[in-house]
Amino acid sequence: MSQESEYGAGQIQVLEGLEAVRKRPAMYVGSTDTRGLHHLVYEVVDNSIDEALAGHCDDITVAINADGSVTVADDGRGIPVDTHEEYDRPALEVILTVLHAGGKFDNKSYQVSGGLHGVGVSVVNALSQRLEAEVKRDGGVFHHEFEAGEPVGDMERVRDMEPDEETGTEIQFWPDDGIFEDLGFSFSTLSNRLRELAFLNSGVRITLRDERQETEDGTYVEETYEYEGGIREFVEYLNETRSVMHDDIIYFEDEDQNIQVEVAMQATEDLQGSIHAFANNINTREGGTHLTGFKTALTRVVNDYANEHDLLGDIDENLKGEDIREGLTAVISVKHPDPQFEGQTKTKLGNSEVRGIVESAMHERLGTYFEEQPDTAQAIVMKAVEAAKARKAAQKAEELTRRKSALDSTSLPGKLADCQTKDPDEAELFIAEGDSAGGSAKQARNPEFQAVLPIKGKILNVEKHRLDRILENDEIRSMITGIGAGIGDEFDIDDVRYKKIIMATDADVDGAHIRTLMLTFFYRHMRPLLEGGYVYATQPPLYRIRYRGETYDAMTDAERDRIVEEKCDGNPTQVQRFKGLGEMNPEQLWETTMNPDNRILKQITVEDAAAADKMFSVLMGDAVEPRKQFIKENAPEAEWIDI
Ligand code: 0RA
Repeated sequence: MSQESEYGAGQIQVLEGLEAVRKRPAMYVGSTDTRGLHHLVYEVVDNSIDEALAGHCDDITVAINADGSVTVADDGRGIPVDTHEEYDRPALEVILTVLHAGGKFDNKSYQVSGGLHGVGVSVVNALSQRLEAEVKRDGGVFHHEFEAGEPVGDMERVRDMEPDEETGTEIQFWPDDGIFEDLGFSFSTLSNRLRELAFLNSGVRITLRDERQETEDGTYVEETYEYEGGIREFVEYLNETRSVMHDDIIYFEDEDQNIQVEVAMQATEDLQGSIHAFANNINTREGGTHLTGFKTALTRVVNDYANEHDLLGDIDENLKGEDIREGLTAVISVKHPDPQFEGQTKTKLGNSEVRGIVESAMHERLGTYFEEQPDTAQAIVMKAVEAAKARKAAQKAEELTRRKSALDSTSLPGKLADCQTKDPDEAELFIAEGDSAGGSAKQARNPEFQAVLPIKGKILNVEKHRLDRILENDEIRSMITGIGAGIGDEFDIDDVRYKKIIMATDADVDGAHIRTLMLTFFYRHMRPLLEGGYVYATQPPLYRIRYRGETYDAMTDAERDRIVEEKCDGNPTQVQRFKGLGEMNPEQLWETTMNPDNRILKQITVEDAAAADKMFSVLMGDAVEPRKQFIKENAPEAEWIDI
């Protein structure tokens, strides 16, 4: 949405000032949970990326400082420091204290600002208890400080720049603990997004450093992302653990009407497709015109080639798009001077002219590629033919009708103990691992709003099977009918019967594995469930400590030790270790895990679709070494999934 076209919003907000941001933070950063917190970093980094896209910056450093603040430094032109005529204050101060001021200083051709983020650095200032800006520009080093968005003193010129010193901006901010629920920055969340930004903006070097923990050799954890190959390397990265069907990555870029289009793709033997579309560096999860243009051209080029070379064999119709996209990894990135974001989460690109631009570029370039690389073209067509055959075989066996009746939500699974309320906002579904935990949970629950579905141990690994096989699996079928919203393309989030779907698995390795299998299924076939934040995991305590008639629960060994030390004074102390949910009696299960007043639930979100995609293909795919490596690297901090 451009700032001008939106019903005078710019002006009104300017009048209201930053107080409006502090009053309704969610309107500006989406939420005040950990997502919103990380948004602050992205907001500042987006400004640095804008400098890079304008050709003035190639190095960005993000540091999580020991005191929990974050510093973003870049080597761009620096935020202007001269006096702003209208406000009669330094431009730096205006940019940091007036909503939407940043964009008005410069007609940048591709500013990320104006998209999903792009509320401006002043929002970060408003939501920080403290912010310090240092700018190197116009031969000087300038410093300015703020508290809760208000300037503290005047901007100061600290010193002259050294002759060989580079211009740039450094912003350090301390998020406001009165606004954000949780002030802990996550290294892996930041690293996923910064890596993605580095892929999407080739040539920009982004470094992420965590100064909260010193390693043994006195250094900090630090990663640098820099990809000369841009989205080509993104596809390479996504396909690291997949078997590829051709070594080269198909790539092209095009520019038309000031709109930049880039596409990179590579076909794999996988059954999952993995197509990621971005507009102005924003992951357009809901798709849009760029994705439509891509899909249309892909389907046409492959069918044209197949028909011309007589490759369709006994398939008596054209290949469907879904046949062709099976196993295809692709990244589509467009940069638009005035992107229109639509959809429920404003992540659907709406600009209609983009469709034709992507479609015709793709048609021409992929067509040429196929002529030049007939072996690859043939392999891609044959894979799609296989997929089409499987699809038609399933149809023939009346799979579709069977599927319809088997998945009809009027026939609820026998094992489901449903709840009384039919209001999805109130209803909760516990998917419990194993019959004993399931049985306990059925006794423990509050049947008014809590339903329980026991499932048997390891469900099918959906990463390795086509939909027809997946639907033959009883556990999966009972989840689909229980949730009641269909599956795959037919999944409709408005039909879900419960808005909390809670995975109740043990806190051990098996439990983690089952959770991962369930998440893989949700991610591949019911993704809106994860995107909507409907999926949770129970966090049952590991220990229960009894001392003199009091009981305490501990989630970790350290917590257990602390409780024993602080609360228990040498007398007989009883420490019980819960090995699994099935070991708790119904009363304990209710108290620790199901009672909304005491329980701790972990909400599972997909912050970053590409990272999740990569994670599932690594965790659930065939390659063993990358999996070991991934677990080794991510285990200490695996947040949205415990491995
Ligand atoms: C306004 C105008 C110009 C640059 C910036 C803001 C700017 C903001 C941030 C935030 C972090 N790093 C940044 N770098 C630059 C354009 C300045 C010009 O025309 O020289």
